Amino acid sequence: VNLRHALQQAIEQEQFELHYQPQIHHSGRVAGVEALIRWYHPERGNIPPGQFIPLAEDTGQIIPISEWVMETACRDAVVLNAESATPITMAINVSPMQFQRPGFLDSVKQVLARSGLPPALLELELTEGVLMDSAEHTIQALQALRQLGVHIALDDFGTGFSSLSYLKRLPINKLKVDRSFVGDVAVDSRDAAIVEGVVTMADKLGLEVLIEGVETAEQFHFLRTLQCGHYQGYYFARPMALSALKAYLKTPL
Ligand code: G
Ligand code: G
Ligand code: MN
Ligand code: NA
Repeated sequence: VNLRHALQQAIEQEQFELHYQPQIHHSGRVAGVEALIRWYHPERGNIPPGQFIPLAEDTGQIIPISEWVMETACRDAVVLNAESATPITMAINVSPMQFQRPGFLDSVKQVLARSGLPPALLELELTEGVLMDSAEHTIQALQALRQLGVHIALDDFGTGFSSLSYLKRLPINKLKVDRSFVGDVAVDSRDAAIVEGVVTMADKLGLEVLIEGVETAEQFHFLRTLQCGHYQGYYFARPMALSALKAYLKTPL
């Protein structure tokens, strides 16, 4: 059977669910969550986003999927913030096709208006691939989002090309250091040097940093000496359904 057809049905029948992975401030508090799409197909079971997101990008099906993601994530963020004593940012992955569409800014404005989510609690995660075309219109699009009050994070930082020239030119708020630098960070001095260098540079550029893919206590104990702002990874929490996240947020640190 073809995946494209199955994807069309998934869109129509809303077979998707969002899971949320906590993002931890160095103080230990949950500062935000990243929305990660899950597709449970009635016959085939779980189909990972790494399989269907690239296809959806090719077919254009990413557009209705992304609209559903934005709508659902912003609505859930309002619920989470109503229950939380401290603000919780909602981080959403934005695909290249979604970002490059002329109507993207308006769709962000509309989803914020409909949900009532304060713009500062929305963070859009863009990859270097999205920003590769760092032409004037990309910079303008980012500035318009920033003027709305929305935050921009550069996802998978360090895995693309020309990263440093983007940092100079683009109005972004945060770097998400790719997890490929983290796995061996406590034992490989080259990874450690790279992560430390990125944290120092980001600090001097006035950017926030989040280190992704922290899986072990050893990694975390090493990383915390760098005084980085935020962490994310299985060591703290896996992506989870909204109901599980609510319970997680209620358990004391
Ligand atoms: O959650 P997981 O590690 O399986 O995600 C795999 C990839 O799919 C990651 O690169 C992630 O950014 C991407 N992804 C997950 N959810 C979404 C989504 O809602 N929109 C887009 N565009 N990508 C997503
Ligand atoms: O490309 P992006 O950074 O958006 O992808 C996030 C993906 O990383 C999600 O699919 C999420 O499930 C996965 N992820 C989150 N924490 C960890 C971790 O600690 N280790 C590994 N291997 N993957 C993780
Ligand atoms: Mn991401
Ligand atoms: Na990432």
